[in-house]
Amino acid sequence: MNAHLARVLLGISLASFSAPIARAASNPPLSACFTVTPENGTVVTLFLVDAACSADDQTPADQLKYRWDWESDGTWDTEPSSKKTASHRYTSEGPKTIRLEVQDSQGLKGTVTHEVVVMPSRKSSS
Ligand SMILES: [Ca+2]
Repeated sequence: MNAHLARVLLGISLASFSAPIARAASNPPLSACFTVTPENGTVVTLFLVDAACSADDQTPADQLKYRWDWESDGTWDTEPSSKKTASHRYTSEGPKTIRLEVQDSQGLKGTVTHEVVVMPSRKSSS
């Protein structure tokens, strides 16, 4: 009984000792970030996105991969690429949510979204 209890306690103390080591060895989540210019436009507006503000403390920025979902509909609209910038023109009006996914060299991912508004384009005579 006592020997069993000692083993259990030893197991607990080993677990608590190894936890900080495991945390230090893990890859902290990367920070996904992008800017969109302009934030409002029409169906003729070319929206420019720039993920240069994304960062990871282990993977250099030029080795991160970026991909974009222009309507945040769950279907990625670009292939993962180390190119930080992209552009998109919408064919319909309304609020749009742009989703960026950043992937580091170990395959860990971070995502962030931004809203843009595609407004009705003005007719020149009205
Ligand atoms: Ca999409």
